[in-house]
Amino acid sequence: LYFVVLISFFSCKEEKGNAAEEKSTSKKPNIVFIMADDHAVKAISAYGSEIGKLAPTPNIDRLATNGAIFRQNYNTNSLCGPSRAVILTGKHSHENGFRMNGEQFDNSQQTMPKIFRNNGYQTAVIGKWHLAGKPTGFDYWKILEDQGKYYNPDFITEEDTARVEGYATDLITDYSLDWLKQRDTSKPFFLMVQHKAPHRNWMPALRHVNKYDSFQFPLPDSYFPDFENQEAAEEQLMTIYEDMYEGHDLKMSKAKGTDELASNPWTDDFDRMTAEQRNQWNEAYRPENDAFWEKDLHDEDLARYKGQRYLKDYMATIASVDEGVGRILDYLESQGLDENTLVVYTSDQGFYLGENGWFDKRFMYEPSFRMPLLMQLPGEIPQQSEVNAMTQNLDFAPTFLDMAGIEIPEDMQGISFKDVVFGQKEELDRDAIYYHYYDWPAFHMVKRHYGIKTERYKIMHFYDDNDAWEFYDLQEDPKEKNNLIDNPEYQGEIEMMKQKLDSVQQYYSVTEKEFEKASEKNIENAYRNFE
Ligand code: SGN
Ligand code: CA
Repeated sequence: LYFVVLISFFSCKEEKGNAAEEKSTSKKPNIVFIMADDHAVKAISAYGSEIGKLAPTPNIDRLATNGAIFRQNYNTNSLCGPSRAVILTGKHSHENGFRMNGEQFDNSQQTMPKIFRNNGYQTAVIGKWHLAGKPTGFDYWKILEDQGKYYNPDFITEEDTARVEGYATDLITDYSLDWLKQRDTSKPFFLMVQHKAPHRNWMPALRHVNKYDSFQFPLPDSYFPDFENQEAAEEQLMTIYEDMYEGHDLKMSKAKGTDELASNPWTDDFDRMTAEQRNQWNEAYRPENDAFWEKDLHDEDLARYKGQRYLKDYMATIASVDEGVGRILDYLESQGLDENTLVVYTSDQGFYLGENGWFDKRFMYEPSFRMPLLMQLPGEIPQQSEVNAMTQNLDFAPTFLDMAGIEIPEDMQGISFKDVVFGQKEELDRDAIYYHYYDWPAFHMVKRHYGIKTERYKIMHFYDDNDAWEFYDLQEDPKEKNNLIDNPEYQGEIEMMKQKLDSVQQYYSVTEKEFEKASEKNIENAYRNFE
């Protein structure tokens, strides 16, 4: 049975070479890869959700009009550093070595930018890197220090680290355009534009701080959840109304009549603003903060109010990202470069916008597992097209190389979805996608888990200080509220999914070593950090 499943899981391996040959004769496309940090699928209008109607994304939506929107794009490990490492290498976390934030990315390994560069491309990365160490494989790089700051961020280049006055999202767009303008026009280019926004602590640009003052966002039905047979979901620390800091995250004040922030353990995000920026900021937030103290909110009303405050800032930080996308698209059009440039918009993972009462990501559940993905390449990607095949960030590197007519290295684990997005094929030759999250015990305390998803089913195994399986029928239960693992009617499907999971792990060379447990000491320390 193993054998049969393996074959059906990957029947297209041999075909890679031919596609590459065909394309090598045509002109190499440029690539602008724009990636936000923590941008939820639902916070893009083109995806058509209820909350998405309020998302400030007219420019990101242009990509859906000019090209393709991906309906089932997923990551392999829903966390910043790991997702970036997967994108760069085309390999799962256990193969590229960067399994969780805080690990060191091995910069000497093969990466997509290195391959582009060896094939005559000019390469650059500007913005958030978050892989520790200096980028390799780029002709030019200018990266944010660590997570990066919204206001007056520090940028690291080959020469130095320097603080720059300004707003991170705007600066990243400015630097990207500067680089495009001075590039060697005789060569194709591969540019990675990597924003900090809309990552926590959601600080909008001064021109957008009041953008959503008069809006009310729809909060999900599950905002006050019941968890049954979902132990890891019950034990996380990523609930808006329990785990956010009222000052640092929600920008709420200590008392009426003062601008002093309520709980704000990491003061640097605000302390680094100039006096003028801080003044404007305080003036913008003061009316709402003072009004709050008049309302005398408690319990569920207070929880809902916090949800609103969170979503207003979250959406407002996206406004600058979208403007940046617009400026880049306009520039490409003004130069006639749009005709031969693949423009990609994605995020390092999905994000929670109040489902289950949550923010953050990490879980293999849909809101954090799914990533937005839109792209245009006129003449190749049909306008207003939809990709319904299951794709992953794992596939980005092979796909982009394939589009450039560059041979895909045998050891990359993703597959090219070029033919699918070019409208020449409906499906990819893969019927299950693999996931593994390792970052426990750590921020938000989401337990380690791995699993697979097929078109219809999802199976997950949480392990470490616990040992719990979850199984969902996504067709019947898209919100993943009913863990069917003990349901007698589903035992056949569950058995099938467990076997498939085994064969997928074999295929990707997952070894026992991957399931190492955290030490008692680490667990103790991590919990202490939350006290
Ligand atoms: C920070 C955030 C967390 C977030 C991690 C990882 N806290 O620690 O909320 O989960 O980054 O995010 S913060 O208040 O310091 O911003 S990731 O995008 O880098 O993976
Ligand atoms: Ca992220």
